[in-house]
Amino acid sequence: MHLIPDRGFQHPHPSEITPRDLALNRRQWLAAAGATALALPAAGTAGAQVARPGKLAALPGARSAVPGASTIEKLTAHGDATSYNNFYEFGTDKSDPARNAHTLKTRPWTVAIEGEVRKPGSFDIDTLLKMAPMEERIYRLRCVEGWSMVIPWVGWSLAELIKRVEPTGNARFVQFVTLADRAQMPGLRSSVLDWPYVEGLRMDEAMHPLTMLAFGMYGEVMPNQNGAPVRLVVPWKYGFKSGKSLVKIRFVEKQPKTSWEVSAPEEYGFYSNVNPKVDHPRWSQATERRIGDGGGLFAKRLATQMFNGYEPQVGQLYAGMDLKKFY
Ligand SMILES: Nc1nc2c(c(=O)[nH]1)N[C@H]1C(S)=C(S)[C@@H](COP(=O)(O)O)O[C@H]1N2
Ligand SMILES: [Mo]
Repeated sequence: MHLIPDRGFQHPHPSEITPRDLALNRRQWLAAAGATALALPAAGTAGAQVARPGKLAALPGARSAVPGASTIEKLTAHGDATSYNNFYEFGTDKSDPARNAHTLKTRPWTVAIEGEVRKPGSFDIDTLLKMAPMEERIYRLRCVEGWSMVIPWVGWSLAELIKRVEPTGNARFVQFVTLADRAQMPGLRSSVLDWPYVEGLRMDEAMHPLTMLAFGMYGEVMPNQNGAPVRLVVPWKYGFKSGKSLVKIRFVEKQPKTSWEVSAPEEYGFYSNVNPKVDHPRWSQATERRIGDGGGLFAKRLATQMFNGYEPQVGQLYAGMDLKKFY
């Protein structure tokens, strides 16, 4: 497989790329520069592209062969990706999760599988970790608030787990339930959201190979503030669809409610696909600020791409749908 270029997305100018970024993404840059695919080792067999920061236990992943799974954009600095977070269970300020999430206990940890499946049950996190080969995928994550990051996640396609639990013909949606434990999560004292934080996907969205169960990032196990020990990452949807610290995955017939929909239905719909043409009622979604690009409030904003730039991979899932109505 050769790297599929992200046509249309604003790549950083080469002068903005540091030597370290070049070293980390060397093979991707070679591919982007037009080097023949033959000159490159087969994807999937190659090692990770990203050096680990050395803060947590290593969790390496081989470069993914899923089409579109890696962008060649400059990575967000590890320090930014782990200190500027949304994880309301640990507080609503961006700096709260990094400060507070040390109280999260990630072992023992189980993920329950319920509902319309032939093989319901409970998976221990250490069993899940070994269920499929770990892959590294460099995804953009765009928050509905108008900022974005580029993060090297480690994990595998959620479809791997779904296939193993054998959904029945009644399984049309998947609900994701995250941990809600007052003893570990000081943010639960606030009623900003209905706890537990719940999210959902249509079955075909959940089965799409880009939809990822992530166990780590930057070559290491997931930092608590980013959703340890396991979270979802759905790169073509606003960040809030990517639930952190998952404890339950439920297969259901009817479209499930999501926490953000319950809290503000006019602002957050079930689909929540990144769409520059559908404004949030209180602000435009046409542009985004890349975290860490420098310049603070005066940083140049990038044009937000349809489906966060993953339209070639996921556009057909929404063919014929009115995306203003199903926002
Ligand atoms: N359980 C839970 N998951 C969550 C959230 C949250 O508050 N609680 N915030 C979401 C939002 S709004 C975003 S933008 C992403 C942020 O992920 P990151 O901090 O790893 O960048 O996590 C999402 N997952
Ligand atoms: Mo977000």
